[in-house]
Amino acid sequence: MGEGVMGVPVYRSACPCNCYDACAMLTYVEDGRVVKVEGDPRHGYTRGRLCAKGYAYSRRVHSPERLRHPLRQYPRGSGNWQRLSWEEALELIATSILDLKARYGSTLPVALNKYSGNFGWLQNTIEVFFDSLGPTTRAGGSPCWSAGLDAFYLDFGRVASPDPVDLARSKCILLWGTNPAWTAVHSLPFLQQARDQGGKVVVIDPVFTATARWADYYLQIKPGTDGALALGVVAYLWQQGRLDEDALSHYAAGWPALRSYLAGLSVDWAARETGLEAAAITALAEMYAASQPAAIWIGYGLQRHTNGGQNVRAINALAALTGHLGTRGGGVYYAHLDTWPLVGNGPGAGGQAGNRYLNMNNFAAELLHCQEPPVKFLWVAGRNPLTQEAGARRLHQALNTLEMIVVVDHFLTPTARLADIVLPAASLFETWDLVSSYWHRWVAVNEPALAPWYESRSDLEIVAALAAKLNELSPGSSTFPSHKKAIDWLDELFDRRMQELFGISSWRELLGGPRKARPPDLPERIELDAARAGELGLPNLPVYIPPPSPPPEYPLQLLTPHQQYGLNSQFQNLDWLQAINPEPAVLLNPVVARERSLAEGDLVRVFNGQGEIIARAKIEPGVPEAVVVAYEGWYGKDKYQGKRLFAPGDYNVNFLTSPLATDMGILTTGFPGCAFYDCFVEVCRL
Ligand SMILES: Nc1nc2c(c(=O)[nH]1)N[C@H]1C(S)=C(S)[C@@H](COP(=O)(O)OP(=O)(O)OC[C@H]3O[C@@H](n4cnc5c(=O)[nH]c(N)nc54)[C@H](O)[C@@H]3O)O[C@H]1N2
Ligand SMILES: Nc1nc2c(c(=O)[nH]1)N[C@H]1C(S)=C(S)[C@@H](COP(=O)(O)OP(=O)(O)OC[C@H]3O[C@@H](n4cnc5c(=O)[nH]c(N)nc54)[C@H](O)[C@@H]3O)O[C@H]1N2
Ligand code: SF4
Ligand SMILES: [Mo]
Repeated sequence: MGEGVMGVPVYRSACPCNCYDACAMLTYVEDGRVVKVEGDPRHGYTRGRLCAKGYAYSRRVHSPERLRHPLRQYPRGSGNWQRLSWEEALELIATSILDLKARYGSTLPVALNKYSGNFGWLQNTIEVFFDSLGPTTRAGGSPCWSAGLDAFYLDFGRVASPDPVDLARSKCILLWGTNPAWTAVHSLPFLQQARDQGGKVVVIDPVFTATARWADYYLQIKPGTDGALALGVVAYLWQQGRLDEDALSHYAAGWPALRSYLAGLSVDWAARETGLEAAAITALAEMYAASQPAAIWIGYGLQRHTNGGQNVRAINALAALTGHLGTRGGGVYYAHLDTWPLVGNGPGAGGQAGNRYLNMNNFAAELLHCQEPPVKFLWVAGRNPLTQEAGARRLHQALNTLEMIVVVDHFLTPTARLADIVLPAASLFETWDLVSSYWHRWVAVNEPALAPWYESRSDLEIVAALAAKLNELSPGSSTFPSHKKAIDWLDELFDRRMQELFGISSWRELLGGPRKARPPDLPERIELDAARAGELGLPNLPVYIPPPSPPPEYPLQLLTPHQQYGLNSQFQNLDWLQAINPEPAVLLNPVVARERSLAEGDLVRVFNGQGEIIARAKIEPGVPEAVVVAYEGWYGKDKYQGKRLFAPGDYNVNFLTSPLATDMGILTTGFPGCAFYDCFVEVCRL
């Protein structure tokens, strides 16, 4: 804690909610309330600024809608909520776990579904608790980045990314399927620095995004065809004798095999596949090959397709064969796992022997199908699957087969509304934690700035109390160290590897300000002919696999990318953000709108065989004719300004998606990713 202007205490906080930026924040507290949150200028990547969501934290922590006490809903789904004491809640939960264990002779009926609401290090103690019970069932995999992670693993043997500050040195940056003007705002100054020094920024995206508007060049590519663009560029440069000789002879294993495949490709072919002009493809090729250094940022959006991993591999091949790998300010940027602790379910962590993993991207179906023993108890923490899981409607049905559902959250989310017991989680302002990023290389401490909100408790305190309750009712049923405090856990998690990485002997030094890890160790060689891919039934080579075509009855491809004023399903419910983003929209090309007699502002129905949603039409020439866009995460409220419009259930993009697998993801996350964006719909007036 420090002291700000007029003696207002200032605390170090960190934003943990699965955003590229993982900002360090300074929190000002007066009379037990957060009066202001601002960026910590000592954080070298986020440098003293936050996004609109971050500035709205003061509304989140004291929101009148924030959960205050443990609640029980009886019967489930009735909306009949009763307040419970912690003692009563823990007793009900522990009894249910022990009863299932006795009935089935196993703890496998007990399941955990947790993901990215809070990516702070201590959240890993939730998995540690479940491991302490014996083998349990887990939602495994990731809804986010799996296909791309596997592509990197196949190509380079590991997942690595250069330090993104180096983007500022680049002469040419391809922002390929990423929208940092919304999703990674703190990268913009580094990209702008590159432009100020003569570098050019190209955006490759089916949608003319805020990032595209800002960039130097924009290529409106057909969704799922990025591999054709990358390979068309490689083929063109090869025909021109412009590939990097050194790379071909030393750093690109399998080049002869890929060369035979490239012989059949041309710029005209790539133009047909991608919908781009041939001249635009050659111009891109010329610029990228001639610039030194040249960087590619591969976004997560690009790989949420059935051929997403394969497309990422084609882009990696382009970077390698043009000699851009391993150059400072060049190379490929995706994600890294260097600064993550290796416990729990964190990226890169291994699971407990005997655990049963269900695919998080097809959780509803896997819950229904899993037998011997079936799942009967579900704990949901840092996760809102009813809003965020593809084919979300099926989740209702699957959850109704369970005997007990416990949701730990800050708000009564759509998922929490289906629970039997809801437990109020303490917020970051009430807890200790450490927060690192999968993008930049900084780590920041989060210290408690407030007493817990009403009866809320941190996830760690909740599982510790549950472990104690279980052992009280049935000694020996949990080996979780209930006495261990948050700071003791941090001492353990900030281990020797972390100390060396950050050059400090204890995490406590972060109380003086965030720290940066030493530079990454980057791969220089690529495996173009990956036998490991073949073993998984994938092509060895990064060849182009065309995306699925729309069925005649649903001719429009629905992209559901990430929104500006929410982070997945978080923040969009806060008053400040609802004021600027009060209603969900569906973005339609003018031709699509005209053909369906739709005008700006009309209420429209977006539908397919999976379900339907209601949204307001926004006519947007930047969206292609074959595509419609509706942002993910928005779930609304029962009432907005007295009107019952856009209640939960009216708008949830995942009522329209289905749990389609991406081509890759198994190697690094245990399951394929989710091809959220290979979704087809029709639109009409409500
Ligand atoms: N404001 C905000 N910030 C966030 C998040 C948020 O919800 N809101 N979420 C965080 C999380 S969890 C993640 S994973 C990241 C996501 O960060 P990004 O990857 O930047 O965002 P997405 O919205 O997933 O997709 C990026 C772009 O990919 C485009 N796209 C879709 N399909 C294709 C394709 O086939 N080819 C190409 N070239 N482009 C395609 C979309 O039109 C979109 O503009 O952002 C993080 N930051
Ligand atoms: N259609 C479509 N669906 C998508 C995507 C897409 O692009 N399109 N993107 C996918 C991606 S990339 C991701 S990462 C997932 C994200 O999906 P989720 O992991 O479900 O992420 P969030 O909605 O951010 O957070 C879930 C919940 O965590 C709660 N929470 C926050 N902090 C805490 C805490 O400290 N403790 C507890 N117990 N709870 C807390 C929040 O209040 C929120 O209700 O969604 C995926 N879903
Ligand atoms: S959401 Fe991202 S940019 Fe905004 S405050 Fe949090 S970490 Fe920073
Ligand atoms: Mo994500």
